[in-house]
This record gives sequence, C-alpha cells and structure tokens, in this order.
Amino acid sequence: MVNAAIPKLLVGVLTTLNANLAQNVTNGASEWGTLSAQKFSKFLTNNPLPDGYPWSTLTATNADPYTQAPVTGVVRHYDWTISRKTLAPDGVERPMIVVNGAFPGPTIEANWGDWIEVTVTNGLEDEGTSLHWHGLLQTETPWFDGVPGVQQCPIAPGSTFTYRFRADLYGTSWWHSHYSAQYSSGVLGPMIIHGPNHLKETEDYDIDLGPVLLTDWYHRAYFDIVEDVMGTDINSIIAAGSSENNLINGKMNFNCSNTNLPCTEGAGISKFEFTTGKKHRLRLINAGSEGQQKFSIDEHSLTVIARDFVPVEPYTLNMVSLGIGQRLDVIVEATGSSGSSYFMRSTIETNCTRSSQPYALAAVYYPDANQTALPNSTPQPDTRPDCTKPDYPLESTVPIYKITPAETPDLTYEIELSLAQNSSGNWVWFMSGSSFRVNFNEPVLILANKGNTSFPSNWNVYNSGNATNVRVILKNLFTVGHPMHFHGHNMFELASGTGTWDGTITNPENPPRRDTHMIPGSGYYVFQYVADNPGVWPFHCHIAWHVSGGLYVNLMEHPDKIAQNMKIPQIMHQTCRDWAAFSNTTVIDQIDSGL
Ligand SMILES: *[C@@H]1O[C@H](CO)[C@@H](O)[C@H](O)[C@H]1NC(C)=O
Ligand SMILES: *[C@@H]1O[C@H](CO)[C@@H](O)[C@H](O)[C@H]1NC(C)=O
Ligand SMILES: *[C@@H]1O[C@H](CO)[C@@H](O)[C@H](O)[C@H]1NC(C)=O
Ligand SMILES: *[C@@H]1O[C@H](CO)[C@@H](O)[C@H](O)[C@H]1NC(C)=O
Ligand SMILES: *[C@@H]1O[C@H](CO)[C@@H](O)[C@H](O)[C@H]1NC(C)=O
Ligand SMILES: *[C@@H]1O[C@H](CO)[C@@H](O)[C@H](O)[C@H]1NC(C)=O
Ligand SMILES: *[C@@H]1O[C@H](CO)[C@@H](O)[C@H](O)[C@H]1NC(C)=O
Ligand SMILES: *[C@@H]1O[C@H](CO)[C@@H](O)[C@H](O)[C@H]1NC(C)=O
Ligand SMILES: [Cu+2]
Repeated sequence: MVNAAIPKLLVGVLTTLNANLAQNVTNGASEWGTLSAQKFSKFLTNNPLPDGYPWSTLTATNADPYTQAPVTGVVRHYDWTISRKTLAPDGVERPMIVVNGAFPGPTIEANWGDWIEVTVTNGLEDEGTSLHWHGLLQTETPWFDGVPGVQQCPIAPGSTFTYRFRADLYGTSWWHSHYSAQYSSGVLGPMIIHGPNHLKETEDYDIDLGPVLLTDWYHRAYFDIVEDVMGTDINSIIAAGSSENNLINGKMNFNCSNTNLPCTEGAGISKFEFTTGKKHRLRLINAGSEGQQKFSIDEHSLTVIARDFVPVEPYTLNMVSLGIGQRLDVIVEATGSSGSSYFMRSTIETNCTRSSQPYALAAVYYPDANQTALPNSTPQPDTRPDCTKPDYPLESTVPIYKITPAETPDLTYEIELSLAQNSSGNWVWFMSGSSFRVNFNEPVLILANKGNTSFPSNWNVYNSGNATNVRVILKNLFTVGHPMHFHGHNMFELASGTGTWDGTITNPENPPRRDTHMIPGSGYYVFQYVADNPGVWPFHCHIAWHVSGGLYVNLMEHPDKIAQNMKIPQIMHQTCRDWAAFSNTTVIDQIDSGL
C-alpha cells in the first residue's frame, strides 16, 4: 500500500517553503493558493435583493432542484480572453493556455437561478476553443453546453462568442475548455453557485474557503501529450500519460534535477488559514487530466455535504477520493490550536495511473502560526481503495432531495467500453465497437435542429427518440476505472461494481445522483436519467487522454422537439460560418477525437 507519509522524493524539495518565484511567474494573475485568496459568503448580495434569500422560500427539501430553479432576474457577466502564456506553477516553465492570464482561471460565482454570461475572445492565433460549464443542465440553452462539433462550432481565432446560461443547479463545480485536451494546458477554473443550505445548525459551516482545485500536472503542452497518447506503441502511450507533478490550487514545488526545462526550486505550495473552533467549507474539485485523487488533511476529518451538485446527508471520512470531474464539498472542523499548522495532501492513485511525483501538498495555518514554516503533522492512514474499485459505497450516500426513478425504463442501452488498436494500429477506445470522432464543422445539435438525424456511425449518437426514462448499462472491459461524466443531467447511480451486474439496484427509493461516476475496472455502472432535456448530451470518460482516444458517446433526446421547437440563436450559425472560413484556409490538425 502507498504510505501517505512524506515520501523520500519530497523531503529535499520541502526544505524550501519560501517561494522564490513571484505569483505572477507561477500562476500569472491568479491569486488561488495564497493567503489573500478570496473567501466566500453564503450568497451574493451585490444585486437588488428581496428580503431574505435570493431563492426566496425555496429549500433543499421543498423544491425539485432539477425543475424549480428560482427566477432571480440577475445576470452575472464575465469577460474573458484566452491566450498563450509561459507560466511555472511548480517552478518548471511551460507553455500554457490560460484565461485572462491566470492559472487557475477566474472564478464564476452566482446565486442559484441567476443567469451567467461569459464573453469569450479566442486570442489563440492558430486553434479553436470552446468552453464547457461542468455539471449544469443547460435546460433552456442546450446550444451553450460548449462541446465543439456537438452543440457548437469551435470559436475561431480572433472571434468572440458569448455564452448565456442559467445557474440551474447549486453547489461546486468548474468550467473548462472542451476543445481536444486544451484544458490540460490550463483553460480551467472554479464555478461556485450559492443555494439553499441543508445543514442543521450544529453541522453548519462558519467560513467558506472556496475552491480547492486538484490537478495532476504535466510539463508538456497538451498537443504534444495527445500526439503521443494516440500512438501505436503502448509503452510510449503510458509514458506520455504519466504526470510529472500534482498541484493544489495551482501550486507545488518540484525537484529541478528531474527536468531539463527551465526550473526554479521552491516555487511554493498553497496556503490556507483555519480559525480554531470554526467549521470551514472546502470545495474539492478534481480538475486534472488523468489521475484519481485521494485527499486528506493531517489530523482533521472531512464531512462530505455534497457530491457534485447533489447535497447529501453528511458523512465523515479521514480521506476522500475524487475522479476527474468529480467534486466533494466538505466541512472541516478546526480542532487544532493557535500556532499550529498541518499539511493538506492530495495523492494521485498510482495503481491505475502513472505519476513520477503523485504527492501534492498545501499548508494549513492556524492563527499565530509561522506562515513561512513547514507543518510537522501526522498523515491520515490511506483508507481509500484504488481506482479498480468503487470509490465510496453507493448505499451510504443519500441525497437530501429524494427522487425515486421509474422502476422500468422505456429504453435501455448496453454499452461496452474497451481499448484496442484501430486498423491503423493506433490504440484507441471503443464504445460498443465504435471509437468516437467529432466533426467540428457540423455540430450534431444544429443538424438535428434542421431535421437531419442520420449521422456517420463514429459520431456515436444514441437517439432515444421520445423515451422518458432511459437506462444505460455500461460494461468496462478494461482493468482500470474511468470517471464517466454525463452532460445535461444528473444520473441516478443505480448500481456499480466489479464483475457482472446482478440486477440489484442500490437504494431504489432514493438512489444517489451525480454527474460524474467512477466505473470500477472490469466492472459495470448502471444509471438512469429522465430524458426531459431535449438536446445532444455527451457521456464520456473525463480522463483527457481517454476522451481524446474516443471514449465518448452522444445521448440525443427528443429529436422531434429539437427540430420543431428549438430556436437556436443566430450566433451559433455565425460561429460555424467563422469556423468554416478559418478551417477553409488553415488545415485543422485534428490528432484526436476532437474532444
Ligand atoms: C532531486 O532528485 C535527484 C535525482 O532524482 C536526487 O538525487 C536528489 O536527492 C533530489 N534532491 C532533493 C533536494 O530531494
Ligand atoms: C512580476 O511582478 C513584479 C512586481 O511585483 C515585476 O517586477 C515582474 O516584472 C513581474 N514579472 C512578470 C513575469 O510579469
Ligand atoms: C491494482 O490494480 C489491479 C488491477 O489493475 C488489481 O488487481 C490490484 O488489486 C490493485 N492493487 C492494489 C494494491 O490495490
Ligand atoms: C518562521 O519559519 C522560518 C522557516 O523555518 C524561519 O526561518 C523563521 O525564523 C521563523 N520565524 C519565526 C518568527 O519564528
Ligand atoms: C486510428 O486512430 C488514429 C488516432 O486517432 C487516427 O489518426 C486514424 O485515422 C485511425 N485510423 C482509422 C482507420 O480510423
Ligand atoms: C445529414 O448529415 C450528415 C452529416 O453531414 C450527412 O452525411 C447526411 O447526408 C445528411 N442527411 C441528409 C438527409 O441531409
Ligand atoms: C414522437 O412523438 C411524436 C408525437 O408526439 C410523433 O410524431 C413522433 O413520431 C415520435 N417520434 C418517435 C421517434 O417515435
Ligand atoms: C472556401 O474556399 C473556397 C475557395 O477559395 C471558396 O470558394 C469558399 O467560398 C470558401 N468557403 C468558406 C466557407 O469560406
Ligand atoms: Cu477513461
């Protein structure tokens, strides 16, 4: 088993805590990871507020979160430019692609029911982009989900595009580029949506410390990694997918002897402040490219209050796991005394994925602690299973808002997930025998809106027609697990395990729900959803290298409504014309599935 103590590899690196590098060199314009980082209130008040809460009398138990988002009449506007920049988050300089010069990128913050408007200018001279708002339903705006070739054309270089969508669920999430593996070069950031609180007074938190982004880290640009990951030699593929470091809120040190790139020792680790006796909310987000994370804080326990956008009955653990794309909101009671300090740790699960430095560290300081000294604290025992097994028992996870899914679905899909060489010898992922590839120029949603639902087979479109309750039985023929993410819905997690499903459903009265689920290695994942959201919704592995390799399907629902009732804004067509003009004169080097 992995020993959670500070490994030998890190001992030397950690002798330097004082950052030698300025924040503008490590993280650009981002303040995450510093003691001056923003803290959050229970909701935003910088708008005309009625008395009480922005969501009025709605609570976590009296309103269906999927259909009853309040109408606040408030629009939160953001103005973003995507550009290339050299940064050194861990001291190693590397080419990055960032929003407004910051890694991690800007925070989206809203109240439940607000509209969010993000104007994006693509400042890259030679490639497209497109941003996805992870976990939101996009019920009224399925064209703004941000997946190029599925709901929109990529935003062409020099073009500007405004996303306008509703904060239709509440809790913690993130946004990221969905264009190839571009987010792995830095196009990502947190998204916080305030909503009703389901906690008893004795459980409630006092201080919201905001996002804790966990990202496995690579020193090469995404394009170079993807080129190798899509190759024919399995050893080079594994080597290319192996991360070189692991960051918390964009920071960590690195031992410069292990790279030939320009490198400065002691870039610095993230710092957090705890107040003795108070309860702190931390919003854990696995925003990495490949690795499952095991997160803990020395000598403190974590009370989970929400998984993805779903508030749950609180449960307490010393260490939690998060697959890529997953979030856990946790409350940490500050039991330490004044002057003390502790390590926060996140470790990449290395039985299934590779990393030459999987241990991320941050420091938690109590009042009067020496904020430039290293903590000297005792790690939590490693209690989490590896990624071949379910991350946390589904039967122990109870959503606060109870929903009983239909016992008998109208339609069931069985999908088999496997890795094999295609006829050119490249190792790619297959979904029931078909490896996905997108056509950036012809978004599926726009074709369906024109009444065309006959697509090439490698677009992997599953058309559920008029079905209302759809079940998917996913079988993982591969030995390692995958974080399976579904857009436009939360999934009822009916069953998940190794081997073959025996037909048993976990908590059929109120199964757990989530937008990203870790399917165990050599196992199954059975989920169901209510197809009440006409659109084309990606269901894919969130490991950047796997979705690049085709581990992806489109679940299209209610094509008749898409064709008859959907008024797709003109900007969607204009974006396709701009992309057509760009791709007419520039060869798009689509080295992967496109997503
Ligand atoms: C850095 O790594 C090198 C080579 O792997 C090792 O010999 C050295 O001890 C490490 N330095 C520190 C300070 O840990
Ligand atoms: C970082 O900021 C310092 C001042 O705080 C400035 O002197 C330096 O040039 C900046 N470096 C970069 C790379 O922007
Ligand atoms: C590592 O993964 C393999 C499957 O790939 C599994 O059989 C084994 O039990 C796992 N090892 C540990 C230490 O969990
Ligand atoms: C804080 O810790 C640093 C690093 O260990 C040390 O150099 C410094 O003297 C300490 N400051 C105080 C006030 O103890
Ligand atoms: C096999 O996969 C590679 C990598 O995606 C791709 O470039 C190639 O076109 C594929 N070959 C076939 C025959 O589909
Ligand atoms: C529908 O679109 C696909 C993809 O562009 C195309 O191959 C097909 O010919 C179209 N079908 C009709 C009926 O227009
Ligand atoms: C869906 O229902 C409509 C009527 O509500 C019907 O016209 C259409 O044929 C149905 N589509 C499918 C694919 O069954
Ligand atoms: C693409 O280029 C051709 C030849 O230059 C031109 O006729 C056509 O209109 C262009 N198409 C677009 C969409 O720009
Ligand atoms: Cu995967």
